[in-house]
Amino acid sequence: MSRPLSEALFERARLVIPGGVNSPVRAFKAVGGNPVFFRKAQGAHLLDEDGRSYIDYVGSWGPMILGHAHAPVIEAVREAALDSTSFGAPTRREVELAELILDMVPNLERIRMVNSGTEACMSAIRLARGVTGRAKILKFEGCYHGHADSFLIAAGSGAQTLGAPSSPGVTPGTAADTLTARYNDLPQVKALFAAHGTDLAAVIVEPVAGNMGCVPPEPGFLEGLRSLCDLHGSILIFDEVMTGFRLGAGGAQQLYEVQADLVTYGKIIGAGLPVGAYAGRADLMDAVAPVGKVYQAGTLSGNPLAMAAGLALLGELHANPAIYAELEEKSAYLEAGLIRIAEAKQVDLTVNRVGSMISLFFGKGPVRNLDEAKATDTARFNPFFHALLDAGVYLPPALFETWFLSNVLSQADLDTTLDAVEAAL
Ligand code: KE4
Repeated sequence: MSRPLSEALFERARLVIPGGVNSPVRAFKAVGGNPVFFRKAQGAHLLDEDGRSYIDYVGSWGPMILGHAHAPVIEAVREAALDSTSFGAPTRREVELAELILDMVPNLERIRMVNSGTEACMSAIRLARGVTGRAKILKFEGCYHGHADSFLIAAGSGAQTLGAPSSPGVTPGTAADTLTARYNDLPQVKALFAAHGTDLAAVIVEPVAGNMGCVPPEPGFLEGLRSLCDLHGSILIFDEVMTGFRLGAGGAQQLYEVQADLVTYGKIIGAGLPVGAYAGRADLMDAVAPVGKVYQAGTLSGNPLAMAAGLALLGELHANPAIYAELEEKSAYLEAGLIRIAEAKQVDLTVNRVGSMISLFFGKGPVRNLDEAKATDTARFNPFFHALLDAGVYLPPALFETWFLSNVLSQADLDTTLDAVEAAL
């Protein structure tokens, strides 16, 4: 289907922005074709430059839990903007959002705001290295923690999708300090600890992986990481950029009843405005400047507009836990529909879901790690993606991503989506 105005804009964009996009996954390289340029969005629906409407399962990669242009969020940002867009100095809203998050996630005692999930994860591993005096970190293949050098080693998400698991520009020295293991492979982690335990500053993990498609932790995996970190004195970091406040008020820590030492957040706590954060116990976080010596800074950290937006969104989620039950119901309905249709069409489909994070793989499964994700019939995803796009359903434009449901998806939206899936299969 042609989208002339999007295509014209993409033409212009490529002359002035690398690849015509400000983040690689948006370029549709993984699925082919040209990216759709969006003009506006409201609730669960996107409107593109050519006037076409789409049911949105990206939600800006997670923040739009209550839908796009959610009135209380918009109002809060509008009100904050009238009082200036940034101070570079402390403001009331930073304190209020910090208090709210620490109230929603009881094992956190301090939180530092930054401007992206990358910054949050980058700062968390620097802190872990600073407090332990150790150099190495362990991450998992297929997990993505942003584009800091230490993470672009067998990274998931964009890098994995683009087939370049480690990026040029990352030095051998940096790469040497990042160990990687297969997600859900506790024996391999045990072996890495046996070999490097005394030099492992931290293990960083997506408690529910969302950057190789949605891959849940196997029973005992997170608990195993917790006890191995305790045994070897390493810091356990949960990267909850996707899961935090989406899987429940307490995120993955609450859902799996495993407490990390440090937790990182992103986009959700700013309701889609640029924000990230890292948080943890006071004895760890107070090692960060200006209290401690681990340096981290940012002009726009705690930006008043992002704080206002985050307060509006998280405040509503905190006050209405029923939202999570509704989200679970919608997500379970979609999952059941996908499975029913695949069975009726006799298509081998693996549907992985945790709460409102869901993704499908063409193949019998199971999909418990990146190797198994890559072993599925990946070639079937691209035509599937475009069939849904042309039917007005916007999925993440890459197989190794997770779909995000918003709580404003209607029954009609879900049924339209399932009809489009049925037609596509
Ligand atoms: P940002 O720096 O993009 O705000 O956050 C990095 C990040 C960290 N941790 C997790 C678990 C993440 O999923 C992300 C970012 N997610 C991707 C989507 N897979 C953002 C989309 C993009 O790269 O454009």
